[in-house]
Amino acid sequence: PRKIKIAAAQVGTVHRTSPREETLSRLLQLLGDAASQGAEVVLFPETTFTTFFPRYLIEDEAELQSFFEHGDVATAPNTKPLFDKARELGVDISVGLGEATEDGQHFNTSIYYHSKTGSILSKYRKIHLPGDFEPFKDPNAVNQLEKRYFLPGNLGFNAFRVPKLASNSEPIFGMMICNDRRWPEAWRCLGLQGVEVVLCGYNTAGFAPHLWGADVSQTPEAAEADALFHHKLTMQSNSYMNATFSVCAARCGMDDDKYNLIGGSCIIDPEGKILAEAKTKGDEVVFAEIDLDACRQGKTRTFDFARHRRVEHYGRIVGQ
Ligand code: CDT
Repeated sequence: PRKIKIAAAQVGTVHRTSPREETLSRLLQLLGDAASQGAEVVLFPETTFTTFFPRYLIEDEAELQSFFEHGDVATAPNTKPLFDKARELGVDISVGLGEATEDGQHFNTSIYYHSKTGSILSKYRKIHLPGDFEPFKDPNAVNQLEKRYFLPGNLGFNAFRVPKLASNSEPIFGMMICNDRRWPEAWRCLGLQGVEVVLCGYNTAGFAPHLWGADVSQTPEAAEADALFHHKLTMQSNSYMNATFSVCAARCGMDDDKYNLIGGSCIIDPEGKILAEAKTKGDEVVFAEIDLDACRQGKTRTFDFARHRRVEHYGRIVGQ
């Protein structure tokens, strides 16, 4: 067996004005809790260190920049304590962040931090940016201005091996961010590299009819149930179709007493079944021990890509 103890650190309400130190102390608590359960890898949500700022039209440049991380996250004062603690505990972490590059570009990014070497083993920049550049005209609509604040990721979907996990068998991980999980192409790019664990942090609005193109008269409860259903549907089906485990971590709860985000952080096996799932919509560790050998059934039988795919008929997918 190739076992790993893995956790999703779900993070509850964070307001637009929540002090960073307060949010950071909650992240440290979650990391400590996960480590005490034996976790070797912990996934944190999309834009872990702040509220989900793309819902606001932010015209003040200083405020906007305050939601981004500038420089090396592992050593920048705002974020360093999380990486120091990961190193001290010997727990790898995958963390989402608003990335501002030295030359002024902005990406919605996720990194995998390898605690044994104190290095960033892999970086992913979100490719499928949902929402709009301009806010909706309706002042009550929930916006998702990711196309305004981020460039589409430019690093591709790269699976990577993690040394010194699962009895040194170097499991194959991949990262995606929130909306990416709705795109089978994202999963297939990782699946084709033999991915065994997909990590996906997210911020998903529970009630945003303008954004989803849904009936505005739908109740908030019904809308949230739909959003949760589609979240699990995409995670479970794509895990199954690529014979991979997946872990997803939510930023969730009611931000600014107005913006509801779904919970539903979970750990899914290669058969598409949920192994562990959040019980709350607040700060919570979701934990499971997984055996990567369980990927073999799918990878060698039903989803043995080399034997069963018929790529000569897939040209349309890549615009050929
Ligand atoms: N953060 C993020 O990507 N959220 C989107 C909202 C839906 S946009 C129609 C998501 O896919 O969950």
